[in-house]
Amino acid sequence: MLIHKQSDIIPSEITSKETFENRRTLIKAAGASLLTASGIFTGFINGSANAASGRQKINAYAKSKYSTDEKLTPYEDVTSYNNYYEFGTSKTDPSIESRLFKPAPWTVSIEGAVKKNKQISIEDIFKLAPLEERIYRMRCVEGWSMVIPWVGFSLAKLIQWAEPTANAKYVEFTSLSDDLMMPGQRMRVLDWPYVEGLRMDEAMNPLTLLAVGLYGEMLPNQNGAPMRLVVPWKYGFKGAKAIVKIRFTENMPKTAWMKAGPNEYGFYANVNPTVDHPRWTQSSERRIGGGLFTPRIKTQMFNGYAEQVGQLYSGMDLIKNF
Ligand SMILES: Nc1nc2c(c(=O)[nH]1)N[C@H]1C(S)=C(S)[C@@H](COP(=O)(O)O)O[C@H]1N2
Ligand SMILES: [Mo]
Repeated sequence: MLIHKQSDIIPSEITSKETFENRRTLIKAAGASLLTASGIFTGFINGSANAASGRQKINAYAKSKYSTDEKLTPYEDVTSYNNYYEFGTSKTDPSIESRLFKPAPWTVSIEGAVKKNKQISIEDIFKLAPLEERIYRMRCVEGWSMVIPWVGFSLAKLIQWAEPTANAKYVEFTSLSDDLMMPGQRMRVLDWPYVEGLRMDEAMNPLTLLAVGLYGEMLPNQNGAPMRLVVPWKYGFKGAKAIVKIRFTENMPKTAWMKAGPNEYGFYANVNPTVDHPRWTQSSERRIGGGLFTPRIKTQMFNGYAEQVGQLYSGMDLIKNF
C-alpha cells in the first residue's frame, strides 16, 4: 500500500510465492525459540499457555451467528502473510519483527466527546462482554483476501460502556507509537502513529468487531495484539492494530492512509467491486492459502455483507465517498 509510481506492481505481488514459501520455512524453524509476552494474560483469561510456542488458548467463547461457512484460510497464512507497517512493509516482516513486542501491560485511553473520558485496562475491556468467535471474509485493498476465525466482541459494547455524548459523530482509533518495539516506525512510510476512523453508525453496527484473538487463541503480535479493529465490509486497512486510543469526535478523523494517498485510500474504504483503485481493479481477488493456481474470485459488494450494512450508505455517492 505504499504510494507507488504508475509502473509499480501491487505490493502483494512483489514477493513471489516461492520466496514467500521459503521465508515461511525459516519462520517456522525460528518459531520453536520464540519469546512472547502472551503468558502474562493467564491471570485474567480462562486460557492455557503453551510455553514452547508462546501460543495461548482462549477457552470460553460462543459461536456467532454472523460467521461465514467458507473454508478457513490456514493459520500459517493468517499469521505469516500480514500487513503491519510498524514492523516493516513486506508481508513476512510482521511475524518476524514483532517477536519481542510486548502486548502487556496495556491500557486504552478513551477520549473526546464521551462521558467515560478515562483509561481502561485490557483486563477490564475483557470484562465488558462475553467473547464470540466470528468467522469473517477479509479483503485487503491490494486485491487478496482471507477467511479468518476472529475472537472478540462487538465494538458497540465498548461504546455503550463509554457513553459518547451527542457531539460524537465519528470514532478515531490510534495504534501504538513506540519505535523501540516497532522498528518499522523508524522509517517514515506513514505519518505515525497509525490512525483510522469510522462514522458512529458504522462503529455501532454489530458486525464491527474488537478482536482479541483468532483461531481460538490470543491475538498473535503480528495480527494486532492485544486488541485490534475488524470491519469486514471494508478494506483491511480500516482494521487498526494494537489500539491505544479511542477518541470520539465531531469531525471526520484524518486517517494515516488518507494523509499518505488521498486519491487512493478514502475514509469509507467500503469494499466495492465497481469502484477501482486508481492503479488496479477491485472487481476480483486472490484468496490466500489456496495454492499457486487458485483462480481469482469475484469481489462482492460490501465484501458480501450488503444485507447487514448496505442501508448505512443509502443515498450516498459511493464513487465520491470511496
Ligand atoms: N497499526 C496498523 N494496523 C493495520 C495495518 C498497519 O500497517 N498498521 N495494516 C492494515 C492492513 S492494510 C491490513 S490488510 C490489515 C491486515 O491484518 P492481518 O495482518 O491481521 O491480516 O491490517 C490493517 N491494520
Ligand atoms: Mo490491506
